[in-house]
Amino acid sequence: MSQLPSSQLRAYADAHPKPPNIEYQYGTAGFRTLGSVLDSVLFRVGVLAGLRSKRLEGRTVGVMVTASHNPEQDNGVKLVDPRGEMLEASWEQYATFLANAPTTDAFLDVVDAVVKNTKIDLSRPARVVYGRDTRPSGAELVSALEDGLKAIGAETRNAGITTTPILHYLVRAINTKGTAESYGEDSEEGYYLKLSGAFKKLIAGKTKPEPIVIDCANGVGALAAEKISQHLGDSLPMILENTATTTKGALNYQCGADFVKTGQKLPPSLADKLKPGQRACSFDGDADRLMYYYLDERGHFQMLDGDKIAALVASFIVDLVRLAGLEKEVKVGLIQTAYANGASTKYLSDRLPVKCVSTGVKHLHHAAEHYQIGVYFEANGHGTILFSRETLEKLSTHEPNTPAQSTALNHLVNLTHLINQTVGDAISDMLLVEVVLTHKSYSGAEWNSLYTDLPNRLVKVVVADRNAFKTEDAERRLVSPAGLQQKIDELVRKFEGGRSFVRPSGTEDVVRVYAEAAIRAQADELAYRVGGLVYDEAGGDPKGRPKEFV
Ligand code: 16G
Ligand code: MG
Repeated sequence: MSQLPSSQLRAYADAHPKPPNIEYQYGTAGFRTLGSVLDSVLFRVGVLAGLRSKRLEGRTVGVMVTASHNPEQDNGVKLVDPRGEMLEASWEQYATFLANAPTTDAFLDVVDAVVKNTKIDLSRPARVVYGRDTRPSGAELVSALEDGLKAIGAETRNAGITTTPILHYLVRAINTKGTAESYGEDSEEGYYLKLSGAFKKLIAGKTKPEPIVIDCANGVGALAAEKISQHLGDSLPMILENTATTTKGALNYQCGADFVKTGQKLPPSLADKLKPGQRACSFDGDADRLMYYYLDERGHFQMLDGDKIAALVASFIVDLVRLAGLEKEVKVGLIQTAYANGASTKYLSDRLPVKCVSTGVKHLHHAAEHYQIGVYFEANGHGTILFSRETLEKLSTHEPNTPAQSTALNHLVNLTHLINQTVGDAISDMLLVEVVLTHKSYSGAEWNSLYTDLPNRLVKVVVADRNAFKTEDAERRLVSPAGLQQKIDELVRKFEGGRSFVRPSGTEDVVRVYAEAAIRAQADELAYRVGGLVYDEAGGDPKGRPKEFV
């Protein structure tokens, strides 16, 4: 093909018309809204994925159909670039333009413009691998996507129902197949073999972990956990809960990582199952986020969130690098967002360089690439560890001087296989946490005592126009509306250990307020009062006056 197959594109596009009066946006997590209004979007994303692959000389790109932790009736779609990373930011606008073209003619014009703008050589092949989570709307949306892929003439591979991180893994494995940088066998089985093999090596000779309870959010993580559990056998006994992937309405309902983090509480379904001290964790609906928790001896819920995971694993990596005799050559850095608990930032800053960036995986991921080993975690439980190319090479060629150095080096090499470096991965991250807990013989309580979280509170405020809120300094300060930041500063000064920031959400039509302070009542009051300021300054919706804490 040296020209666009216009009549073919037209015929398919006519079968997937855009509904009027809906404005779509490719945001932080791709397109995401009610599954029932996404047919035209999926078709068009299929075409765009084909174009993206052609632009990258036929390297395989990925498409994942999921709405993660959102309610079951929502769905969404995002593109994955050839190294398994999220779509290059400059292409997000093309996705948005394509999705919003009102008619088939307008759509064809945008396709044409994308080809010209990005200088696509249409004679190149297009290769796309795609998967979806367990949502009921998934099957029909995938068939719309397949029409888009057919219309642009892409070679396709259907990865079926799978987790977001496995789809990212597949993309990288396909593109590195047979090269020195091979990421693993390009199949789901290859993923399980790679992770379980590394895990077994890392805990060899150690005391076997007690069973871990896993809340699978009634989502696709249940299927993947079941499969990896078969590979892990008794090296990590798992008790899988919330595995009802075909029960209508069950997905993410009163369970899952987001439920746990925002409510700071146990999924009710685990209430009479968890014994004090027993380790438990929750995945989200597409298994790329992870929350740990346990009940203390008084039966109180104790949460170990993304910040606590970062504290545990970053310290472990720093120690291993030192033990391997590599601390001069391999710099480890940590990336957080403004939502990171102040106590975690303080704890970690004493151990390694810590950088704060804007919310959203792409910002964290890119910042982490600047280190030899870059650890990133959002407080919400999404994160991973990146090893630069030169670090991987160094680890494989470095000559240890002592048996202790050799052991540490081996552990680091095995960690590079255990960790899914393409994107945050609940299963891979859980195995990583289990390795560290096993090595350190930590219980949940010992892990939790690394530092004590400052009490914090999140409030949503519904305002007339959230786009009126502009931030700087990694979202920690407002530049507009003018004058509001000064008022927030004055207020914060009155609270001991107070910190607060305001940012527009990238996924919901609200403004978010975060506050922390030395004691619980003060954190709540600060959040409430900053929320009130936001409301008063921004012509808040009468229904949106902050009263509900989420
Ligand atoms: C999306 C982001 C997540 C971020 C969250 C913030 C990805 C894949 N996911 O879920 O990183 O924490 O949005 O949501 O980038 P908010 O903008 O509504 O606060
Ligand atoms: Mg998710």
